[in-house]
Amino acid sequence: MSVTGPTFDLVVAANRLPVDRVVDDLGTSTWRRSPGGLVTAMEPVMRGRVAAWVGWAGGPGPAPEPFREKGVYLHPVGLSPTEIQEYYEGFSNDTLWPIFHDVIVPATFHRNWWNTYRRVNDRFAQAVAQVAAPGATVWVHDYQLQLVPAMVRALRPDVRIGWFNHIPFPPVELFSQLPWRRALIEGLLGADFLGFQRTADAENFLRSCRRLLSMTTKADTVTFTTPGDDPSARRTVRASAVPISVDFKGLDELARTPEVITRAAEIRASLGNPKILLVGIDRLDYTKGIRHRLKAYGELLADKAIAPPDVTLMQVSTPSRERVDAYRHLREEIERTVGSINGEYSDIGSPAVHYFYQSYPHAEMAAMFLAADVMLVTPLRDGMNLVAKEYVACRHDLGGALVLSEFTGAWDELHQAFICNPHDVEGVKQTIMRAITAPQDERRRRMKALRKRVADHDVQRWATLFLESLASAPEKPHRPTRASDEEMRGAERANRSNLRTSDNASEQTGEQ
Ligand code: GDG
Repeated sequence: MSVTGPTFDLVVAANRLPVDRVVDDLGTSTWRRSPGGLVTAMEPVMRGRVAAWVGWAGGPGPAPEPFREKGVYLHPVGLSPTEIQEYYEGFSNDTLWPIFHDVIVPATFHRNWWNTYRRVNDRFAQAVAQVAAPGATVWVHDYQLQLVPAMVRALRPDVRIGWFNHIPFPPVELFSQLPWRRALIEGLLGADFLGFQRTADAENFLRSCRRLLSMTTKADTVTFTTPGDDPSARRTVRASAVPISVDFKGLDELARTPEVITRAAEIRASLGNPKILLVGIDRLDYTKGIRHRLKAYGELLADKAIAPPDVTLMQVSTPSRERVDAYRHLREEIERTVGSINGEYSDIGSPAVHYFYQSYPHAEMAAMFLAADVMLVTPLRDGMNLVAKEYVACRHDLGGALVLSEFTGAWDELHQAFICNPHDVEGVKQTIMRAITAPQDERRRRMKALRKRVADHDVQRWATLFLESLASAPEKPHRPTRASDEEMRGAERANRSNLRTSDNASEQTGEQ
């Protein structure tokens, strides 16, 4: 194909650009950092790299001209209002998202959404092919772009293609529900390397290749042949876990600034200087277990185990996908529950729940983390959950306690957190109480271990490991693994004892 304009040795393709175009009432447009975990993770990785980023600019209409932002060449992809509805809100967020998250809400299937998904994926692939230099490395992100790897390969067989899945990959029994399951797997297998958050996700993917497409898998690789069974067209793709992380050093430094430390004290003072401040910060999403957390908290208040003003909860729910029905309903439900808890258990001037449906600047988030005695991270299913790791990175004072759901990718690494199964209300209540009452020594010991893990496995290491894995695929990259194997075994031991404690809580109570 003919190539015009600048080309790059590294091309990132993600649904969203790292910035969104915001147009005000007067038609003036400005750029604002786009929300969500992917951009948070990639921002420090892209700093200082010469690269292009292909993505949607966040609004309807034709693509704005490419431009540079902090050294990165941003190549926007335009989406029409119908495409936003059918590719983004529809197929990505109302079909794939529920299937990939244990069908917490039912998935919706529409053939026209699928057709639009294919068309938009093709547009992304064309844009990637346009900006990729000969032999470039192409890094495709997430479930919105599962067809892009094969589409790019068809256009540009000279480039190396990697894909990283930020969300879980479902068990074959759920993935099979998708009428387009074969096309999705074939789309992904256009890549040289497929990265997942957890080993279990990579295994789920490989199982789907075997069960649904009768492909041969060996360890973490899958070999497939194109139609016609031409042996020269046989390709081997590696699928393996590369868990994402946070910019530990950047967050640690930010949380040590006098401004953030002062702000953390101000936040506590504004909330009435509670003895114990519980905090939850999530995108408002049904995967995050916000309802389950509120139920457990409400019951603890009803049991008189805790009460404001000594103990209070601050829940920040960042607006997300507001035009998708399931998200609108969830917001109503959460706000009703907060209202009813406050109606029943608040005192004048000391509410039981401080609820915010807003987004905050980065430094304000760090101050909230520093202010939180107990951080509640209770998803029903989450690829990783960066909030858990951000909390740990901000606690340079070794204060605070992390309550973490076993259904997050983060749990695989952070076994010194206080474990919870969000479906087990009694267990969540007891875990919250354990986190509140744990002796300071124990909390400091746990936090120290958590911080070591996140510091050693930060986002820069994640990006390096992903790019090394892509460069050497289908072989593994050459790097020492013995130390991390030992760490994983230690973590496994911690997990077994944690699980026992959590299960005992419910078994003793005998009720849910
Ligand atoms: C997906 C996967 C995976 C939230 N509110 C504000 C704000 N945030 C930031 C958090 C965090 C990010 O957004 C959310 O990341 P999560 O990982 O918690 O969740 P998802 O958005 O669902 O991310 C997830 C992730 O991708 C990365 O692979 O971990 O499993 O679902 O960084 O701090 N940031 C600011 N203001 C807010 O109000 N500045």
